[in-house]
Amino acid sequence: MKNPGTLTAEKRDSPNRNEVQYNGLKNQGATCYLNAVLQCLFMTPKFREAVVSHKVLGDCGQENLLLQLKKLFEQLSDKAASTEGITKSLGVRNVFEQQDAVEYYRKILKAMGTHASKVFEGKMSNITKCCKCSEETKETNTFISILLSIDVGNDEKYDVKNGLKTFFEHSKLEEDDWMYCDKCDQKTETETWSAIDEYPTVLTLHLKRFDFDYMQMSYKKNECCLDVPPSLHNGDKWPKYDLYAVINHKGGYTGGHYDAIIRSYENGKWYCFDDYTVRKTSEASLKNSHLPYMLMYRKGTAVLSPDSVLHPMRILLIGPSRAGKSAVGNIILGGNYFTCGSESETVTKKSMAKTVGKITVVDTPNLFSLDEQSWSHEMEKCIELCDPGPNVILWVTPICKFSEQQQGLFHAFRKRLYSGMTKHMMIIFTNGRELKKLGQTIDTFISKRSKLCKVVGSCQKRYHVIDIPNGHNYTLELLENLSKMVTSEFTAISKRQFKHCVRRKHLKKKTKILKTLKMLKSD
Ligand SMILES: Nc1nc2c(ncn2[C@@H]2O[C@H](COP(=O)(O)OP(=O)(O)O)[C@@H](O)[C@H]2O)c(=O)[nH]1
Ligand SMILES: [Mg+2]
Ligand SMILES: [Zn+2]
Repeated sequence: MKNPGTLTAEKRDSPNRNEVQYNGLKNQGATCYLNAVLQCLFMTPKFREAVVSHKVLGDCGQENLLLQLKKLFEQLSDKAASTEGITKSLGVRNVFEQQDAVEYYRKILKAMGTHASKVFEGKMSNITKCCKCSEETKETNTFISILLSIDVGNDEKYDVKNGLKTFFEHSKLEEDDWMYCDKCDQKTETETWSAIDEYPTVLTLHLKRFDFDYMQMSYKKNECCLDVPPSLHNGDKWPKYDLYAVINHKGGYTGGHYDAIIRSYENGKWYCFDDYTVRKTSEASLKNSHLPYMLMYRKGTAVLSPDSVLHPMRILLIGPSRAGKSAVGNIILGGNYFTCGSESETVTKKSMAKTVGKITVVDTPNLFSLDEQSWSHEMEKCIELCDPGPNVILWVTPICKFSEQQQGLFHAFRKRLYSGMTKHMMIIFTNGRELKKLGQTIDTFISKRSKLCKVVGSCQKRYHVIDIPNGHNYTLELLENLSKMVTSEFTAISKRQFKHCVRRKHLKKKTKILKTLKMLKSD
């Protein structure tokens, strides 16, 4: 058992609001096997959402595992939690007895028996083929993990990718095991193999480290070392899978200790979940390690970061004061780079740029409160700050404060840009919790407001809702949305084109926008 040292990955009063905090689980005695599994499940977003959104109907009793998981996940989102409810509902009698993590992983998913566990389920067929007449018989079952037998010695190195390939290889049965073929009406030489019919969202690989030794009449552990592959694709038919969680086992069969190494889907960073302790770690610990026991891969969602986005982004943040522009900038870059204000005041006084990896963000003050000359000056500065000019413009606005006046400013701004430029724009609605209060989805919220429909329509319906201080980290979601927008054909807004629109402003002095600006200033 670990002593209750650090409870969280980051101190709760950490100045960095965009840092996610993860909490530990109490070890009841020898329940580290359970803790490792529960953290892996908790860190699987689709599963977590399904569990948390589960509606408890009537009194389904303390024994209900799903209810217990829901309680645990709710607690774990906030602080360190204990697993008494889980062990009770799983019927664990002796919490001082070490159990097998994979067995409990399977046990939990089976006991849940709801759509939540579907994330881990795939369909696999066992096919047998008569070598004489080529008749095939197929038996299809759901699976939640693939068991890889280890074909190397204790002090050799095991190749996981090779092991997976071997798992799906065709093999011929020994003569004693030949199957009866209905067509040939006799036992014939039989070929057999497995094939995946439905790929699971999460693919779990279980390494058969424990084998029963009949000489010793006890389980023996194979401690071979291996490199955990960061991604898997086993032939053309396979989707790409990316590693996000590993359960490690240290020590022998009956004793030993489990922990989980998990990559956060919220910020792409690696954490080690060791009972009560959660600490940052690196992927390097998964190289040449003799600990990995269970590996979890997520289908096709490459983890995005400012370093890994495909195309460079130069993002200009526009919007009223206290809209959350600086906060959005920080979310995109994944750190605390711009100072955020409070509900009542904005702290951004002049435009600033920050570059992380392939992304540059230009944070601005409320440009619409500036007089005409300062506006052009500030605009030109913004362009220089992200030379050769922005290729993304994010209009940031609190969802319920997007007044008609603000919408007027939006249209005026949009019209000042050359026509092709709206494809560079996206609206970021902040204060997403207002939607919850209204009990509306963003789609109904927009569809009920014809003017808002027009605004959204003019951005080709690109928008994104967030709620900044709710503890959820939006970096990945935002980067994913931005990446969909910034494709290879995405031309940057050239300095000349941008300047042109700035200069045009000097020429047309008495335009609508100026009137609106004056109105705003006199507010
Ligand atoms: N509840 C909530 N507060 C937000 C949201 N976005 C911004 N804020 C808060 O509004 C204040 C102003 O944010 P800031 O990023 O400085 O706004 P800026 O003036 O547009 O740069 C800060 O206290 C933020 O925490 C949001 O989505 N939800
Ligand atoms: Mg700001
Ligand atoms: Zn046959």
